[in-house]
Amino acid sequence: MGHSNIQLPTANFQSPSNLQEWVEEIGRLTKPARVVWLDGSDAEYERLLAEGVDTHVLIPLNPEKHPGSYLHRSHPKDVARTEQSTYICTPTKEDAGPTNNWMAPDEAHAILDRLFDGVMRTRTMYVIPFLMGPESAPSSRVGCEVTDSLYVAVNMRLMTRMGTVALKHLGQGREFFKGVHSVGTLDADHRYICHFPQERRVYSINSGYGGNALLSKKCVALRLGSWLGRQEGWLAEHMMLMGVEDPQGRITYLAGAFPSACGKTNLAMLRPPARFKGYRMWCVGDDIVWMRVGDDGRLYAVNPEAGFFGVAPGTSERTNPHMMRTIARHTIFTNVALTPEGTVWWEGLDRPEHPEGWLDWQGRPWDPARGEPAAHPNARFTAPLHQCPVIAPRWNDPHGVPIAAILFGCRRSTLVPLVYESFNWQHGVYLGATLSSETTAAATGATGLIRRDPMAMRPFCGYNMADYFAHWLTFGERLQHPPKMFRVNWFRKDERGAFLWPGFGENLRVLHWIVERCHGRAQATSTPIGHLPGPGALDTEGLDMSPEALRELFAVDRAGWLEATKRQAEFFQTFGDRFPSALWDEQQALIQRLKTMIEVGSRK
Ligand code: GTP
Ligand code: SPV
Ligand code: MN
Repeated sequence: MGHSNIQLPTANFQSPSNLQEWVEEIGRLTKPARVVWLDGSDAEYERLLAEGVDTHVLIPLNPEKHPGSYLHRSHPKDVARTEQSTYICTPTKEDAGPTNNWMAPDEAHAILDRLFDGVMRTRTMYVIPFLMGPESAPSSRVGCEVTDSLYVAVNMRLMTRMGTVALKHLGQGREFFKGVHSVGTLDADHRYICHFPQERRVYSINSGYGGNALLSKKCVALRLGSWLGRQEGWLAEHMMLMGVEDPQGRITYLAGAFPSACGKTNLAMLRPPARFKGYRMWCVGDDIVWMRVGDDGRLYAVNPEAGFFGVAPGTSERTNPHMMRTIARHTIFTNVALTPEGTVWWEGLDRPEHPEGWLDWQGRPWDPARGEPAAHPNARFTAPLHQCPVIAPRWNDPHGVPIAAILFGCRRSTLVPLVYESFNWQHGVYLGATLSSETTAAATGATGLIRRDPMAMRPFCGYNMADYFAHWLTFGERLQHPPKMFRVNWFRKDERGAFLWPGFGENLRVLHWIVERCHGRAQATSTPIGHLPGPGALDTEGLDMSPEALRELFAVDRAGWLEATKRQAEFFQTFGDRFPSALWDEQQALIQRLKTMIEVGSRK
């Protein structure tokens, strides 16, 4: 069994020998019943889908309502990333830093060798070469995931440039990222997602969920990518990437880091409200960017992915019509509700008129009276980028797009204003490093708790975040034209718990101010925390909002911010001497400004 059964790719599918050797090594360990190398062709994808239906991994949806689309139900306890089972296995604990779980590489390998030994004995091992980044781009990287999950295989086809194209890039003897995945027994007590940055390897066992199992995404493009980026002088970030085209046809590109389930996908493809005639939005990516310094001293970014793995609940014609078009065909839905007509549903899609005969995300009859959601709060869809009606013409540009502004967004019901701008790059890095946000259903654990999530990268940084902040700071000198940096927060709430700001398409009002700031045309008021929109600078015309609500969104609560700096300091201290002094300086300067501030606009 195992090794001798491995069918090597033939004819027009020549794989480089270093890749073959590695696949054989993993085959000797996992001992699969069958090995299938994937070439990424349409015919192969169709075969996989058909097999998925036969084996009940996929439920075909109504072909008229959802052409080429399927529903997958995960194990009910395997529905989100599990950060407690995610490890960075660097030689020392300090290299992983206080925000990561660490395990010594030898110890981790010993555990993994035991768990993976023969784990695929009755299963098929899919070999999935994938390319991260546009074809023919020098910054693009090859990876290979082996997995015993058909669900992972079909998702990788949608999420990456997969198969032959990746092998073409790899060539002979080049380095590639190596990912080994098995659903194992799905036993959460023995779940491990272990990263070995020095070996460019990741091993994941006992979960089939997105970020735990689609290894190209968080494991390779972010955790291993961020580590490699530090060695090589670039940045791998948890960011959306979009272009804002003004009525004169000029496109300004913005990148935005928001923690999981805090609005990247929605922002990346927002529909301009009627007030913004002549504006068009172009989506380049919704979750991950790789950024480097261009020859012209500007920051350039690519989306290394080729698909969306987006949050279903809350997605609707009203909130995100472009995503509704994107997922109208060739989409895999995970953990949404199913109607008797073979259509899917989730909370926030529309009003369920007659939910008779509906099945919830676990396949049980759904009774709204029970008060449980029909779709899991972290239900997702997977669809190819090219199906997005506002996909940027440059989404495949091997050079990437030049970034004019970086947004750090958070989900905070209090304190943090709708938008403000940093004074400079170093202050911008401080705004990123002090980002904190209310937790969401994208990871297991309690939701709604404020936690520190620097640059929205806390769960995804593959090394000590103190070094990561220092790495970010170096770009201030390396960039002749650094992007402007902003903090945004669409999620402020009133006393009754309702959102103060309409969000979604109306967020263009904020983007408009940001773009105008980038071009030196919008007014700002300097406050201790940064530049806020000057009087009348942010277009609020036609919004159904009380003047009090608007005031609240732009107030600077001096006492609240002074209090916040104490919690920031506690966090900074966890990094000890390794923490960059420049960020302590920024905090001291903020405290000084707050102490001498004359309060305006706040209700306090
Ligand atoms: P990940 O894929 O987990 O990285 O998430 P994301 O950052 O792409 O978040 P996404 O855009 O999918 O939004 C997550 C949830 O927030 C969804 O339920 C959205 O409907 C909701 N949301 C997004 N933008 C806004 C907004 O401007 N206002 C409000 N109130 N909700 C929003
Ligand atoms: C996130 O949790 O930030 C996601 C989904 O984008 S996952 O791929 O599961 O990480
Ligand atoms: Mn994400």
